[in-house]
Amino acid sequence: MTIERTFSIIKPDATARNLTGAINTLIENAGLRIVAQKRVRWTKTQAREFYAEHKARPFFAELVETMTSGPIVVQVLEGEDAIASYRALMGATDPAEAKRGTLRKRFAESKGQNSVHGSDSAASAKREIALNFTTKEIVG
Ligand code: DAT
Ligand code: MG
Repeated sequence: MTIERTFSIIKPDATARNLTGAINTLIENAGLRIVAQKRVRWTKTQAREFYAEHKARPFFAELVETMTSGPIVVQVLEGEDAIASYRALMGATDPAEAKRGTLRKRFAESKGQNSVHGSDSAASAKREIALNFTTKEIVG
C-alpha cells in the first residue's frame, strides 16, 4: 500500500460551468482526500512554466490561452496510488476517447477544454505541487 500525493486542476471550462463541487464529490467518492485546495487565476508566465514540456507542440499557445482564460481550482489529492488512481478517474485527454464514468467523459467539451488535469508521474506530481503550494498549505 503506497499513500501518494498528486496535483490536480479543475480547469477554466469546468469552473465556468460551476462544476467544482460535482468534480470534488467524484474525487472523494473515488477514495482520494483533498489535502490542499485554492481557487486562483494563472498569469501567462505561470501557465507557460507549468506546461513547459509542451512548449514545442502546435497546441501550446491555445493551451496557455485556455488555462489563463478564467479561474482554476488547484488541489493536492492524497490516497493509495493517488497518481494512477486520479489519472484513471480523469480518463483520456480527448473526451471522445474517455471511458464511461470518467470525469472527462462526463464533463469535458473537447481535447483543449477537458475540465481537469492530473500529474502523470511521481516526478511530475512533486514538481507541480511545489510550483503551486507551500508545504504549510498542504494539511494531510
Ligand atoms: P493530459 O492533460 O491528459 O496529461 P497532455 O499532457 O498530453 O494531456 O496535454 C496537456 C493538455 O494540453 C491537455 O489536457 C489539453 C491540451 N492538449 C493536448 N493535446 C491537445 C490537442 N491536440 N489540441 C488541443 N489541446 C490539446
Ligand atoms: Mg499531461
